[in-house]
Amino acid sequence: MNKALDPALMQAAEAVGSQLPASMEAYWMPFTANRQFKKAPRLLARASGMHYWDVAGREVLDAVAGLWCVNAGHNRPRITAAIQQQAAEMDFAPPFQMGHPKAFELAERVAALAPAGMGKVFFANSGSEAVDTALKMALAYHRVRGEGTRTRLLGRDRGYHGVNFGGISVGGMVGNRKTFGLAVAGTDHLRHTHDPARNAYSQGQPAHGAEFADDLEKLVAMHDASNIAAVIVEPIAGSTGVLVPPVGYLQRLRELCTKHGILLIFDEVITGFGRTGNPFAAQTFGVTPDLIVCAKGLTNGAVPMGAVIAKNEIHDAFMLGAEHLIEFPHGYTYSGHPLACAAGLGTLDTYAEENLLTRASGDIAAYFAAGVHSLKGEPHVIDVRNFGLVGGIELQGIAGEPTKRAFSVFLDCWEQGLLIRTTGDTIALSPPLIIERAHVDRVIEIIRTALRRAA
Ligand code: PXG
Ligand code: PLP
Repeated sequence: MNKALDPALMQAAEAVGSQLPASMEAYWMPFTANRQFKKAPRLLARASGMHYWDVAGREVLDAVAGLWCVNAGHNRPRITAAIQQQAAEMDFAPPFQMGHPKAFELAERVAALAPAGMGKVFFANSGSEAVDTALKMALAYHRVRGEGTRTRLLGRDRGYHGVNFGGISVGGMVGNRKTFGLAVAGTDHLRHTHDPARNAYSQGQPAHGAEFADDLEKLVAMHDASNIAAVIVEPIAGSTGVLVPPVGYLQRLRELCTKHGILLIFDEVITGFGRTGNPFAAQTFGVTPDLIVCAKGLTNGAVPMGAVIAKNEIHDAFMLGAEHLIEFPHGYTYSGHPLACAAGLGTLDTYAEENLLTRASGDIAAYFAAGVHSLKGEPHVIDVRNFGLVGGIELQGIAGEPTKRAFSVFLDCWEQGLLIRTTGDTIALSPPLIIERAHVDRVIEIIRTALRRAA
């Protein structure tokens, strides 16, 4: 018997035949206020298209694609069928010194979507693993070319690159770093590009701030280019509150990296697979990095998977020694897992059939942008940011109690049947790319109602 579950929820769940957990004691939940959650759990049971249903049978509109990942909407038949078929055919294939056809097929399909010249795909099982893979690839690349002093890894303030040691070291979220000691040594950070004094309420890319990229020159002056391996940035920072790159910023960063022989890594875990109106944000912003990190939308969130997409010449630099030797000593037991590959192929088929990877550059994105910007002037709103099918609504935090106001809006939206995501005091929206105008209207009206009654 689970003493934590509210009797009303239990009754409602029973009425719709949901299986509630017998106990909520054992599960230590990730990035969750565990004690608060277990007092008033929000339990999902089912999903389809734009919606979830909770264990009480209540319909919840999904304005965040699960967690920035279900880009084609939930429970798409092709993806489900691909996973089911693969599970029945072959559960697992060892990825080291062995292969299976779908891993090769998926790599080809991903490479075909990537910018020209980025034709090599290395599989991991999450964004965090893919980030650490990319960082290691950058270090190893310089080393195989005889530039082994290039060991420093640079990130950016307010960057989120997952939770593994490499990722938190180049990341710039204090809360995710301060608890965990020294992590990877030799990292440094550019400033972030958030500049509300000049750019508040920008539509799309902010006009001001390309010069933030010049921070790289300062870091080169301090550490010397010969000691720097790579710079990793998110084209649009998502987890830290939807920070859209200023016009010219990514171009400038690319120029400086090229000038100094530093690899540029785009972490496209949230921007990849259609979020910005192209397969990758690299294409949307017209800047080709050396490595792209992706995950989430790669399998529509249906089976965990991440990947690093590398420029051909980076891969080729490794292919020089004796042929019987392993060129890159890295990989995961589940790299290129058959179920993930099947899900990935089903996902890419679905994106292609429905032209989803360019939908966020069309009318629906303009409609969505108008919707989020219509929240300007509502109580507590101090900035609205958008790009493609990403929206950020920043609220004035309650003095001395950061995150509390946004979280209260999150809870109110949940009560009204809408799933949003908040980070700090910013509401982040990243709906499935299948969203229609009526859904946009509902998302905006529910948030508006919640803002008007928020303390
Ligand atoms: N890089 C970026 C840019 C991400 O957004 C990761 C790496 C890590 O991926 P995995 O699969 O290891 O979680 C992410 C993940 C949020 C939120 O609230 C975003 C993520 C994860 C959790 C919460 O915005 N993105
Ligand atoms: N720890 C031990 C003891 C292992 O044997 C392995 C893999 O064989 C790992 C960790 C790494 O696991 P994974 O390959 O799933 O990342």
